Amino acid sequence: MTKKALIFGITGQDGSYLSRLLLKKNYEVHGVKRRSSSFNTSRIDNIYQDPFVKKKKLILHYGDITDSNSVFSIIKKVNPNEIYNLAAQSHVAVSFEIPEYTTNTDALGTLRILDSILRINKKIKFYQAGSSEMFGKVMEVPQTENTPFYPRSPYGVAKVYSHWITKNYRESYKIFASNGILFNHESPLRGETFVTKKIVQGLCRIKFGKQKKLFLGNLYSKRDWGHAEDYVMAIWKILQQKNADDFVICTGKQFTIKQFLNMTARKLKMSLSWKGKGLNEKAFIKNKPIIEIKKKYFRPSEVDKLVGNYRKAKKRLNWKPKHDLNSLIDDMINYELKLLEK
Ligand code: NAP
Ligand code: G4F
Repeated sequence: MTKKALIFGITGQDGSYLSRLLLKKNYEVHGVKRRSSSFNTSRIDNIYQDPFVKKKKLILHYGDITDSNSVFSIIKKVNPNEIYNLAAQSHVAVSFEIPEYTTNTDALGTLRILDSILRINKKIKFYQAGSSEMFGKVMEVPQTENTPFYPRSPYGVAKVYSHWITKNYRESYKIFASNGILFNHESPLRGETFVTKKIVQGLCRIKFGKQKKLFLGNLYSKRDWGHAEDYVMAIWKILQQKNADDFVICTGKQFTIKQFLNMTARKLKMSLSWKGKGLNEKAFIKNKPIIEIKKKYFRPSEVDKLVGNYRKAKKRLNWKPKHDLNSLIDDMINYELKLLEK
């Protein structure tokens, strides 16, 4: 029997990789997209199917996770086997600017889906897109499923609520509701204001004379970066388990933003020399400053270091990352260079 999946957040980075994976696995994929004044489906345009095609495998519905009515009625209409909640205001820095909206989307949005499942069909399996941001000011290194949370942003706090409400609906109502605790994952389709995409895109453009400078914030925080393609495989596996549970998904390797930047520059054969400290730190190519630090990109409170341990996922999901940071950066650079060639 063909399985039906419903993805909230299908137009995002992970939504596009996950829908491709599910279509390959012969699912009928339903996705929720927001009404917007300009097209917001560029990441799924190449799998989009005309609404008049018979037996369509990809079906989009207008909705918004802040709107209980649309959440309830889409779930009722589709009655899927699996729901993936990837919808979120996912930018940590922006969550300080719009904390109430972030909470409505990233915390209450999850409750709206869970409560609809409870009232419509308790057999629907549910995946919640949790984040390593929940570990925030880390209480142990590396972080596992048992590490206590200490979120450092409205985004992180909202995700902690979602984590616990997912667990609570699992324990209270026996709903198959699982949390992924995913560390940073990137790809050519990453949003342009996240640091990896900003660096890869910025350096490629500078190399080809399309941009003069790149402005960044804190270069010394450390992240555990994986590839979105690997991580959506883990997400799918989490819902194929016999029992609902929580899983850390990561690579176990940690790098600073500056290391990421220097690796990208080396691959592009751009020879950077660094001078100065703090807000005066700059990177030069032949005496020309190309990278500068701006206060604007620092956060009121920072997550200084993240690195996870994926032992449980390896054992229980038979999952491990295929990409490392090198192949991730290569993939991102190749995509950017092809765009510039066009
Ligand atoms: P993303 O590219 O920002 O995508 C977010 C998706 O959510 C987009 O489709 C967006 O729609 C949708 N969305 C936002 N607000 C919504 C609302 N009010 N109602 C309905 N949909 C809404 O994020 P991502 O990187 O794919 O991440 C997917 C999920 O994993 C998010 O929940 C994120 O917080 C979480 N996560 C991500 C990472 C990571 O490193 N990527 C790590 C841990 C957890 P539009 O396209 O219309 O904006
Ligand atoms: O790329 P970022 O914005 O990702 P961040 O804050 O780690 O959040 C991402 O990963 C989380 C998982 O841990 C997700 F839950 C979340 O949805 C999102 O996908 O920033 C990474 C680091 C930060 O320390 C930031 O301060 O890079 C630093 N940074 C330095 N300059 C910058 C910049 N970040 C951004 N976005 N832009 C800069 O110019």
